[in-house]
Amino acid sequence: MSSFEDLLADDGRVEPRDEMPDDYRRTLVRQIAQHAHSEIIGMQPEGNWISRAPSLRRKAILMAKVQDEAGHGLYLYAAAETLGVDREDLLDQLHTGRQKYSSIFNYPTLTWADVGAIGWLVDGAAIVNQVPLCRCSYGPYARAMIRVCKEESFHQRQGFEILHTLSHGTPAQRAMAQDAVDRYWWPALMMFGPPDADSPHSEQSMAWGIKRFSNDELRQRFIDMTVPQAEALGLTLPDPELRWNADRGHYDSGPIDFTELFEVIKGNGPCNAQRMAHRVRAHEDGAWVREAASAYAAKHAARTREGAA
Ligand code: FAQ
Repeated sequence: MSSFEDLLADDGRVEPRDEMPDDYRRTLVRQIAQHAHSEIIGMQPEGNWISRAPSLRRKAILMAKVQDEAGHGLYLYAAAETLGVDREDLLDQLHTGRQKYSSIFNYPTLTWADVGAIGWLVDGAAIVNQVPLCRCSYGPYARAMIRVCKEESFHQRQGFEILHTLSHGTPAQRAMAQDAVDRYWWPALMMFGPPDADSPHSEQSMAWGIKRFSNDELRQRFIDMTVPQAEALGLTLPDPELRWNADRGHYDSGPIDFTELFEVIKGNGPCNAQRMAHRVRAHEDGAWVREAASAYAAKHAARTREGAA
């Protein structure tokens, strides 16, 4: 057995300088880059509401949350770079549509309640997906996930709290909360990816210990966790087939329209073009900051060299 296979058999962690198969490296770059891109594109739907948050307290919380997502992007780009890829190149692949980001961020945030629904459902789904990634076989990715998951659980609770306030407020606020949940429920379930039978990467990624559970297993775990929370909120999940199945020990649910997921992934979601145009514009507008930071770093490095000479 190679040392790579030994490591996996012992449930050890693969580190950047360890030998690893090219396909393992490529799969990690694909997944970590997609994950990093999702974090930074994911700033847009909620960032939209910073200037319109209903109170100073809500504004401060939302700014901190959106800033956390930028931080997650940074940890993840740094983790990807340990695999020998360049961050500029990954961003270029995002901007030219050669790498993906999560489908969920192509839906609009029409009301303040959507910020609550994103926190509760989108961050909730992200946690269910990412907690097992803390045990991913690739060390830098697994370690980045530990802090990300801690922050995501604050995010999930702030979303729940927004919806709890609205669902116990005026009839109009309650209706706004219900409408947001109606629109975000199905897209949140699609975040877990295609069904196992149509997931080309799952089997190999699970054999390599990158993914610990399949897409359907994690989706089921999310449904089981979320139904009682919806009851606590007094809101209804928009699936008439949702009911507890005592034999399975899980909730049964209705069919998911995966054609919608595939369309959104292909670029045909309601906000794909807007999200990408905004991202490219922000990157171009930030060129001077990157240039200034590089010039400053070069000046410092030169001074350190002079000091050492
Ligand atoms: N959207 O064979 P599989 C967040 C692609 S959380 C777009 O099942 P895999 C936090 C997939 O890449 C969101 N594309 O693939 C936050 C593959 O494409 P390819 C980010 C999707 O990788 C909250 C193809 O379909 N989280 O950002 C989606 O084994 C609030 C076949 O699929 C992560 O990225 C989708 N939903 O499993 C931020 C978690 N699903 O390259 C701001 C890490 C699948 O063959 C605000 N990633 N695809 O053309 C993962 O766990 C996995 O990559 C999966 C997909 C589970 C997403």
